[in-house]
This record gives sequence, C-alpha cells and structure tokens, in this order.
Amino acid sequence: MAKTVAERLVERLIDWGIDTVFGLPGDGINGIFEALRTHEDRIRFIQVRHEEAAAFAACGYAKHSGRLGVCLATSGPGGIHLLNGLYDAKFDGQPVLAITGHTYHDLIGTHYQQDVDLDKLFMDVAAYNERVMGPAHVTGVVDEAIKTALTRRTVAHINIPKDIQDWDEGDEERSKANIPGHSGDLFAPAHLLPPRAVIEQAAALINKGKKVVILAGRGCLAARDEVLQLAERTGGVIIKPLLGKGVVPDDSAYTTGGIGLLGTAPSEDAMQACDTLIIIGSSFPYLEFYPKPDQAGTVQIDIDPMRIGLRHPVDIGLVGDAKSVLDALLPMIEAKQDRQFLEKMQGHMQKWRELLRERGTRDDAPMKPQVVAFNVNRFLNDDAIVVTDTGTVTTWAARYIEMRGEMQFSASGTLATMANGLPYAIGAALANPGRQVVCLAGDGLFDVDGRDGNAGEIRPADQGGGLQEQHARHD
Ligand SMILES: Cc1ncc(C[n+]2csc(CCOP(=O)(O)OP(=O)(O)O)c2C)c(N)n1
Ligand SMILES: [Mg+2]
Repeated sequence: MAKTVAERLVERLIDWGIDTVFGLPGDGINGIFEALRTHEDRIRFIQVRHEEAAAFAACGYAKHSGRLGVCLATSGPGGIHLLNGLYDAKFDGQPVLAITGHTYHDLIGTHYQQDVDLDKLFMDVAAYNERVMGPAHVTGVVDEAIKTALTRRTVAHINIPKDIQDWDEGDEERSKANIPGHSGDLFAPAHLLPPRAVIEQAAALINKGKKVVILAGRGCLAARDEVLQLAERTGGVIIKPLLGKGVVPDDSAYTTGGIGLLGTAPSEDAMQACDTLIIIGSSFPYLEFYPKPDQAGTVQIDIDPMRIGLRHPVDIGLVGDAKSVLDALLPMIEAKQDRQFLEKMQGHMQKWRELLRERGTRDDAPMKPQVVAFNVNRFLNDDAIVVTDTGTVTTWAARYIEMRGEMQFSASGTLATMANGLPYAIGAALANPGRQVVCLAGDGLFDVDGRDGNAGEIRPADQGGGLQEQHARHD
C-alpha cells in the first residue's frame, strides 16, 4: 500500500533509532497520530498535558541519554506552546527535534483556523526549520533536521500541513532531480583534535601556573577521570558550573563545588586568587564570577570554536571534545610539587561544608528548605538522576545535593525557565528505565501554565491526566 507522508515521517524516525515522542494531540496532527498508532510497536508516544512539558521532557531525555529528544505539537497554539522548552534545549545545547502541524496547505495565508506559520515563528529557535511539501520531500527533510540537531546540539523543526500528512505516492509529483533514496540516516560525529604544537603551547602555559583553576562545565561530563588527573597534576582546583555538577563527585578533594549565585564561597576565593584558568566545556554566563580579564593566563577547551573567548579572554584555545583534548594534553602536564593553593582552598572548603551541615541540620520551625535538600541526600542511590526546577529551589539543589558515584544532575541552566523539573524527570526516567529519578520542584510547578501548571503531568490517569503511555488515537 502507498505510504502517507506521516507514515514516511514516522518510519524515518524509527530508521534513526528514535523510539520515544513526547506531545499532545490536536486536529492539525491527526495524520501523524495515525502513523504513530500503526507503528506503536516500534515507537512510543508519551502524552503530556501542555506542549511546553513535551519540549522540556524531550530536553530532559536528551540531557540524560545523550540522544535526540523528540516532541510533537499541533498547528497554531500547540506549536506556540513548545517554544519555552525549545529555547531551553537551544540554550543548554541539547539536540531536540520538534514536529508540528499546519492548516490545509492551500489555505495557508488566508487567515484560516490555526493559520500560524510556525516555520517563521521558529526561525530564531531552530537551526533547521522546514515545511514539508509532499511525500517525496519528507525523508530528506527528516535526515537533515536530525543531523542538524545532533551536529549543532540544538533544535530542529519540521512543519507539515495537516492535509499533506495524509498524501501518499498517488498524490506525488516527484521532481526529476529528486532521486528516490538519495539521503542517508547516518550521523557521523566529528572527532577534532588541535595541532600538537598548539596543545604544547597550552601545556607550557599551564605548567607555569602556581594557582590553577579548572572550570569544568557540562562538556566535561564524559571526561571525569581526565579532569581529575589534570587537577591532580597541576595541584589545581575544579570549579563546577551548575550544568557541570556531575563532572566530579562533591567529596573529591579537588573540587570547591559550584560557582556563581548558587555556588560556594571557596569557588569565588579560588577564582579571585588564581593565576591560571582552564575553561573546559563551559560557557558559564556570569561574567562577574570570572577572574579579572588580565589576572590569569587562560586556556579554553571547547568543542565549538564560537565559544572560545566568549566569556573571558583566552590565550590558547583548544577545539575538540574534552576527553580527547585532555588525553592529548595530560602527558605534557608536569606534576607540581607545590600544593599550597590547593591546600588553602581545601581548608576553605572544609569550613564551607561545616556551614552547610549546620544549616542543613537546623531543627527550628518552620523547617528551612536547606534541611529538606540536605536530607534528600540520604535517599539517593549512587546512580540517581537529580533534576531541579528554577527558583530558590535551584540554590538548595546546587549547594546541598552531593554528587556521588554515577549520579547525574540537570537544571534549566542558561534559560533558567520555571517548572522544567517534572517534565525533565519524566524524560530522564523514560531514557533510563529502572533508575532512580528525583525532582526538586518549586510550588511554581503548579502555577506556571494555568490550572495545575506542569504538575498536570502528575494528575492521576483516572482524572484524565498523568504520565501514561498512550495509544495514539485517530478521533
Ligand atoms: C517562565 C518563567 N517565568 C518567570 C521566571 C522568574 N522566576 C524565576 S524563579 C521564579 C519563582 C519560582 O517559584 P517556584 O517554582 O515555587 O520555586 P521557588 O523559588 O519557590 O523555590 C520566578 C517567577 C522564570 N525564570 N521563568
Ligand atoms: Mg515557591
């Protein structure tokens, strides 16, 4: 039987290994829902109660799996609702594909029902943004959208008018130029390494340093051992911006924890005193917490050349993934005997930990939020995934949750948008079946999107809500 555009879409997603789509139904995506229904043995649809939650869940899924997150929304208002979650993914560098509907292709631009050009609306948020024109168009567009999202670690968007979703080969007028099957479903990640001479220059700068600070962001999450080795050899201090909270455990002798408004005093002390700064996989935004621009010799390692020198002047930039660059750099780093700077910061950290314990064990009423966050640690598995909302709750999570073992952590870092936590947790749980997932949520969760806000996701199923795996229906 001839395949519809929607079937081709869903089958191409499956070819790319996608097995989870977060979304909310609507008239403008009925064709896609029918295709999801007929392929439900190979791809699951997770229904949320607000499209913003679908985009957050896709972002949480990506953050805690390293895979593409996918969300689906209907034409007009459904697509508009996705935006906040999509900006969150864009700002924190997560690959997310958004799929939306549009009104009938031949009524677009005539002020018809839900006639919102989402491909125009998404021009800023999406690095790839395309409207599907027919059956012969869809496969190539899906391939480019997914490759763009994965390569640039950002948002891609595909929009399909509702009637076109149901078109099949019988409606097709394939252009001669469009050879069937010409595009591929393969993502080949780049493995970049800077020239050896530049790595040597970086090593020489680092070897001169007496007070070394390593700012280890989310780009280091897969390079824990290498970051620890760098600290060990340089007698340096590891500072973790919020998204890098999981890079090294909090009880490591080399870390002074977080930085910024949610960070620790010892990290601020270290930044103010350092003579050498190594920024790895971080675009931590708060400029006032960096060393003064002429204070420290600076090496920056980042996978994206655009980020070199973004927040702080850099003497040497090394472009590549943190693990590979550190593997090449580490043999050139001399083991420093002088541990004065590290030991001084360890002293500050001991005092800081005492302060946290004192605040976390207060017994006055009403109970302080620090006490809750402090005690949550007792219930966390060594591989727990902890996510947090944006608000004062982020401070308690950032400071009091202690990363151990293989624990992961996430927050809406650069967009700092409210009520992301619960949908993040849903995405994280679905990407990591059986793993403990804990969300530190603010009560803003109940307010932010109107009735029950994003907490609509926890309404029991028998009240018409709740997280549930839905069988797509065409009604
Ligand atoms: C979408 C959005 N609206 C408003 C803000 C500004 N803002 C940041 S935190 C916050 C309050 C959050 O309340 P809650 O979720 O209860 O967390 P709490 O601060 O109480 O821990 C607000 C309004 C924001 N960051 N994002
Ligand atoms: Mg609150």
